[in-house]
Amino acid sequence: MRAGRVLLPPGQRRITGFPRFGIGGRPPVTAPEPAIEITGAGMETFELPLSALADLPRRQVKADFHCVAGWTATGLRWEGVAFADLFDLVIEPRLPAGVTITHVAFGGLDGFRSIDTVEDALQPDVLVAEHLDDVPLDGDHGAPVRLLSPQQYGFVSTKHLCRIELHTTRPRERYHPKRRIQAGLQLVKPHPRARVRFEERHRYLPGRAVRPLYHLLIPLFRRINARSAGRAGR
Ligand SMILES: Nc1nc2c(c(=O)[nH]1)N[C@H]1C(S)=C(S)[C@@H](COP(=O)(O)O)O[C@H]1N2
Ligand SMILES: [Mo]
Repeated sequence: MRAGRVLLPPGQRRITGFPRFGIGGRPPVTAPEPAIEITGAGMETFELPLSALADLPRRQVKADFHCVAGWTATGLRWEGVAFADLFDLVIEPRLPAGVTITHVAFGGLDGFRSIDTVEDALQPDVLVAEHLDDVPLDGDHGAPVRLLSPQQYGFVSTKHLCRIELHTTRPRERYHPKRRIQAGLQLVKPHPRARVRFEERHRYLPGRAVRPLYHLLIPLFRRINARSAGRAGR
C-alpha cells in the first residue's frame, strides 16, 4: 500500500468533495421555527424544537461518509447531539412503562424515510447533526438538521429530519411517498442493518455483485444530483 493511503471499507472508492445525493428533486424549504416530531410506541406525540438541541450534550464526530452506490467522502466533521443522548434524556422518560423499542424510523421534509434497528441507532457516533465542518448544514446536505450514522450506508442518514418514529416491531417499509421512487427502492431493497464494514448494501443482492455497476454509475448520479441542487458538490 502506498504511504498515506487510508484503507476504505469493502467496495468503496474515495471521491473528492462531498456531493449531494438526494432522491427526487431540490432540497425542501425549512420552516422559520423548525421542530422534530417524535412519535410512536404508545407515547404521546411531541415536538422537539431545534432550538432545544443547544441545551443537550453536544458531540462532535469526525468520520467518512459512505454512499451505498460506492463513493466515500472522507474526513467530514459533524456536530450535533448524539441520538443516544436524545433517546436517554428526552425520549425514554416519555415512553410508557415496559415498552421495548426495536426500531427507529427517521423521516425527512422531502418525504424520505429510513428505518434503523435501535442497536444501530444507539451507536455513540450517530448524531442528530446541525453542523458540518463548523458551519450550519446547507440545503444540499440536510438543512436544518439531519441524522448522521457514519457506520452505515448513507441512506440511513435522513436529511432534513422532521420526524422520529419509535417502533416496538419492524415497521412497514415505506421509504418514499412518490410511488415510482418507492417501487424502485423496494426492488433493490436496502439492507436492514446497512453496516458498511460488512458491506450490507441490499437485502437480497450481494454487495460484491452490484459494485461494478454502481462504480460505472457514480458520475451519472453525481451529475443528476448536482443539477437538482443547482450546484456541484461543495
Ligand atoms: N431527506 C433525505 N435524506 C437523504 C436522502 C434523500 O434523498 N432525502 N438521500 C440519502 C442518501 S441515498 C445518501 S447517500 C445521503 C447523501 O447525503 P448528502 O446529500 O449529504 O451527500 O443522504 C441520504 N439521506
Ligand atoms: Mo446513497
